[in-house]
Amino acid sequence: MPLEGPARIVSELTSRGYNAEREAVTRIAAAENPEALLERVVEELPADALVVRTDHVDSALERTGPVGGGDDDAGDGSDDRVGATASGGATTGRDDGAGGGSGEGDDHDAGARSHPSVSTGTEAPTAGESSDRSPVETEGSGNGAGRSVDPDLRSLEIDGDMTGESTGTGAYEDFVAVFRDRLERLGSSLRSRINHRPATAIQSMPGGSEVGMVGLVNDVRSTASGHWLIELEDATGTFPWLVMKDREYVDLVDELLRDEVLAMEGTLSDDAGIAFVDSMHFPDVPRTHQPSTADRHVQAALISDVHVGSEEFMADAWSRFADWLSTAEAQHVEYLLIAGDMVEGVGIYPDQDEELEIVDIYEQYEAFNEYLKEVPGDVEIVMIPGNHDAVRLAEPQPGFDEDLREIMSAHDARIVSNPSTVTLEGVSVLLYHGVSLDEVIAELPEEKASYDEPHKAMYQLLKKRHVAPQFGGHTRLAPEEKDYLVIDEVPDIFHTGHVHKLGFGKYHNVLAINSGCWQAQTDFQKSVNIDPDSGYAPIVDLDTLDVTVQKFS
Ligand code: D5M
Ligand code: ZN
Ligand code: FE
Repeated sequence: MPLEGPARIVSELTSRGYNAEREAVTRIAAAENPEALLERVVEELPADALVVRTDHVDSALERTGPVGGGDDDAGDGSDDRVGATASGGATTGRDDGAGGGSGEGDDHDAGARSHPSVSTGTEAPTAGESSDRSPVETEGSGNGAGRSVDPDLRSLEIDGDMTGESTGTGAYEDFVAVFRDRLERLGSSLRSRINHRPATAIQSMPGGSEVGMVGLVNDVRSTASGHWLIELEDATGTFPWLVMKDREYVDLVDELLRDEVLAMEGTLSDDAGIAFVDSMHFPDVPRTHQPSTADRHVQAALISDVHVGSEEFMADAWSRFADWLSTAEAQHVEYLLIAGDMVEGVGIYPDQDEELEIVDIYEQYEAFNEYLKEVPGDVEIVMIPGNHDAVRLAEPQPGFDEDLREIMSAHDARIVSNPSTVTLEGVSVLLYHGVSLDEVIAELPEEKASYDEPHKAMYQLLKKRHVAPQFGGHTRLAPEEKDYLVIDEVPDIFHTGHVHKLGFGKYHNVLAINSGCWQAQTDFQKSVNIDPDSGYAPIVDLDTLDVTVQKFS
């Protein structure tokens, strides 16, 4: 793909999501090997850069010396990713700059983007085309002509799969038990951070006392004078906390969801009937969190919401994806994680039957199984159910029953509950379908969570350390003896679907990815202005946690 001139350079950069200063383009064009220089510049761009500037080009030239003709590698480090990037304009995650900012002052969004530029699967090299990596051919079980993999290098562990472990009966006591477990587990780290007291103890303290409490959010109300009243509940009782409208913490009030776990510190009023909030603490992910990475260059494709059986299922895009997986370019994609909604299901939404291509649920799974067969046999598949699947709707959702496993057995996929954690060569991935995202997006202000930036809604779940905090709304909860929806261990990657929008970014170094869908816009979605991101496959490098997006639609 020679870069013949400035126009070509501009279009190459645009295809990767960057604008460029005119002088920067001129300098790249004047280099002896513009193609290699462009690769180097892009590689060295700061994560939050939106525009390729002249100084980026200069520093790429300075740091590594002039780019010689012919030798297209950067010389130092010989990063494998250069190959992947060069082959199709795939981009690594960077800030798309909601609001066009430089990303300063908010590291939550470092690496975030909602509309990544993508490479097109249809342009992917065909099987057998040369790759600039030279993998060792093995006797692996690969069936893709261009793939060569060594299954012995893999490791895959599952945690938190509650399939077959369900004990709840839905009785009142079960709900009490599950909330108690939530408060116990999420509260333990908060209790070590503040000087806390049970609600009943606070109720008997004198006015003016300094107090702290860890509890579930029971209620959030605004007062007549514009302050906020938050009722916290623990195992002993409840206590009201007042956030004054002029305190800095007032910005956090609009993030609160009922039933999330929180710690507050403050001062009791003179009559000791209420506490004025001085500080608020969330279970959260430590800012210093260091994710684990794989020891070798290996990738995982993170997809969701296939919706086989729907008239809008994009069979052609799926087949292009499967064909691409069979190419040499995709040979490092050794894992495929599917975050729910394998099929369209029946009776999920009103009038859904008018858009069904396959009306029988078992036949939908049979068809899905046929599509799975297109995926190279050496790709390890892990999947969880979603709200369209034929398992109970209430969360946690156990993995598919024996009949459905039998139907979907062609690819020997691992079927686990929603949510579950799968650890791939040391990299833990929390898989959750994402029904609670609708609620987070509905409750929070646009800039904190929206369909266009679904990863920001995911940040909130990470901050609350719970995949579906709010009970009694959209998200249904099946009470079990423990709360399987608590995020006990900080994952390295958090993968959801459901909202049919592609978006990813990093929150305290955790990569959050919502992976879009394989279903074109339905009539219902049209009526409510949901514009789905269909036919994309985000690919994660497990050795670096960089993301590239392949487009097949
Ligand atoms: O959900 C896909 C997205 O569309 C998700 O954000 C919910 C929303 N959706 C789709 N259909 C409906 C109806 N009928 N009511 C409310 N929200 C809806 P999925 O679960 O994949 O259909
Ligand atoms: Zn869906
Ligand atoms: Fe869904």
